[in-house]
Amino acid sequence: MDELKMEKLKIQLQQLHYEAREFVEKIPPMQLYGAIGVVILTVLFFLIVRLFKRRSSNTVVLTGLSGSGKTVLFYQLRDGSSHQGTVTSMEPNEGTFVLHSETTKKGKVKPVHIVDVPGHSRLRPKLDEFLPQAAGIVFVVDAVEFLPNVRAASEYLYDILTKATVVKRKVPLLLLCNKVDKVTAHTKDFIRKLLEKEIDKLRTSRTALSSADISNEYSLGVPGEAFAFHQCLNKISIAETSGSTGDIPQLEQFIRQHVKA
Ligand SMILES: Nc1nc2c(ncn2[C@@H]2O[C@H](COP(=O)(O)OP(=O)(O)O)[C@@H](O)[C@H]2O)c(=O)[nH]1
Ligand SMILES: [Mg+2]
Repeated sequence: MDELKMEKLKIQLQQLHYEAREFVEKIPPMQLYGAIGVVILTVLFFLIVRLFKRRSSNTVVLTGLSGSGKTVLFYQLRDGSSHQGTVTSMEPNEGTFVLHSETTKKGKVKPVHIVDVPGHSRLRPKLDEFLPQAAGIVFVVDAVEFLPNVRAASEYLYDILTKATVVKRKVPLLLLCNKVDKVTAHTKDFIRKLLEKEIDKLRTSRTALSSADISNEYSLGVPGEAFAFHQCLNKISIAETSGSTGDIPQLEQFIRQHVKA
């Protein structure tokens, strides 16, 4: 009984196969090739669209030494308030949101992906995870406690500016002098000059090391000339903010400049 059913099914399948072949053979070959061509082109089109979409990233990396004010800035960007007292510096904050200052804007605003990567050396591998997709980097500097940290900040900045993912893709960087609400804050020009000087020293000492020890992927600046930020292939700009008072328009401008709405 079962065998009979199987036999019937087989015959039916064979018939179907035959009919299908007859159908395909009836189509003029040009039409068939045309249809196949259309399918291939459609698939290619969607692949290309996906490729381009990934290129225009909306990620902005917020980094700098611990205590410089990254977390406060992150909350200002997201909520328009500093969340004083509830902030812990060891947690990486990450979020995709419409900037708080843009929530009242009419029309469609593209959300921004902001990652606050703590400068603590234990968490620096996090940076390598996010830099390859960064549309921009914000390097936050504490303008008040600048002098005691200038060496550490320069070393960190040097590491970022020599990374292949940053140099090759020419990722723009904003040097953000934060805490300018304090009267004791240093000016951005003073901070820039000192960082340049310190990076220049680092450049000499690091290239003097045996090449085996060097983890930096690209060299910085122009050989034989004192280092200056304008020598970098990627655009480096400098601005002042106060995270705690919410005075951050220059930061918002930088973000919008590199993450198109
Ligand atoms: N006066 C002043 N203090 C700030 C400002 N931004 C942050 N702080 C303070 O600096 C400390 C470190 O801030 P935080 O955001 O945790 O720094 P992070 O380690 O870089 O995330 C906190 O005590 C903040 O209240 C600012 O713009 N002005
Ligand atoms: Mg923090």
